[in-house]
Amino acid sequence: MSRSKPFLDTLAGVPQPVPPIWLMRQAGRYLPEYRALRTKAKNFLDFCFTPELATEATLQPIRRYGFDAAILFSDILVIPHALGQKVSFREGTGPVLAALGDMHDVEALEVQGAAERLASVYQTVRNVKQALPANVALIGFAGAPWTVATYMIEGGSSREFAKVKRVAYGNPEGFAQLIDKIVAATADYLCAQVTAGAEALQIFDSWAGVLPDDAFERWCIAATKELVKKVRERHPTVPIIGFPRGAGPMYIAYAKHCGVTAISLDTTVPLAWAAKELQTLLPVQGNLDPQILVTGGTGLSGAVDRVIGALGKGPFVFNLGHGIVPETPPEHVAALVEQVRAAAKGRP
Ligand code: 1CP
Repeated sequence: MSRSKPFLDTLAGVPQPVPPIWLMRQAGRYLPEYRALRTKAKNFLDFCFTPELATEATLQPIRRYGFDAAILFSDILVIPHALGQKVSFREGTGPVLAALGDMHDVEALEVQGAAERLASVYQTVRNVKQALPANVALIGFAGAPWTVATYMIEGGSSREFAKVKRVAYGNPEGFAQLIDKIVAATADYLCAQVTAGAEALQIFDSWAGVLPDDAFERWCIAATKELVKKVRERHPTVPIIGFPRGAGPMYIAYAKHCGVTAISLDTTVPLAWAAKELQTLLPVQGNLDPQILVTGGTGLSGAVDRVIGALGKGPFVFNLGHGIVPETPPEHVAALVEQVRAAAKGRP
């Protein structure tokens, strides 16, 4: 087996003496070079759809920290945009979508041609692939069907998920039509990323944790399983990481039934439980609290030791339990990378 990309070797099930590391939202506002680059586009979607800018944003954290994997710079909400829904990002408030009101709005979504409308993203993938150091892997990504559907029905971020839940519970057949459209467009989108050079994929189900278990099985597990199946029909060997954030004990069913290669743990997943119940099934990734990366110091180093101590013996990718927050001091990230890289010291 190739030893040249420790991140991919880990996803193949081979534990590494030094765990590979990348961080969710490793490109972003905590980096001064990102903030400078961001001023060059008039809005966030244009930024994502300009290959020169998105390529540079993807590469910035690699240059600064030498992570083991780069993640494509894009957003999960490019799928609603490609399906024909109006999407914008407002400074401070986050994403704003023209919320789907009824089944006519769902019927109007255009799966045909959706993935082609994201061609500029595949150009970014090709650019990044060419520019990356030989030992650094490139991760493509998309939102999971449930999480993308929450934004499409709520019209943006949500706290209670009242609208989307009322549709899912009150009109499951109608909701399934929306989910099917998201699955079809997302499968094509992920496949195009792989064709362009993505070597692994991550599926972000950021709001998986708000559903009761039966609804979780239908809208998170079954929908993700279908998405994974559709990708694997065309790309049978591409490693896929699932991130069912907040799934709690349902992490086990998710790991067993979705068909993913590896699983990303959110911050609340207990380490000893994860080692016993999840790492015995699949390689795991995670799960340092992004807020301890803001506070830094001995709290940070102790937390890093705990994560590596619990999970470092099996197949394990060091990451956070959710994305880096903008308040994070860049030097704390440097200290984190240094500590993880020193993890092998003292081992035979
Ligand atoms: O200019 C800016 O800083 C805008 C902030 C920003 C960034 C940097 C947004 C708006 N999206 C992104 C990029 C992004 N988003 C990436 C690639 C960069 C990287 O990881 O290095 C990825 C993988 C995402 C994924 C994403 N977008 C998720 C899933 C992961 C998660 O954080 O839970 C979600 C839910 C989104 C939606 C989104 N995009 C942006 C915002 C502010 C939001 C809303 C988040 C919310 O509802 O709380």
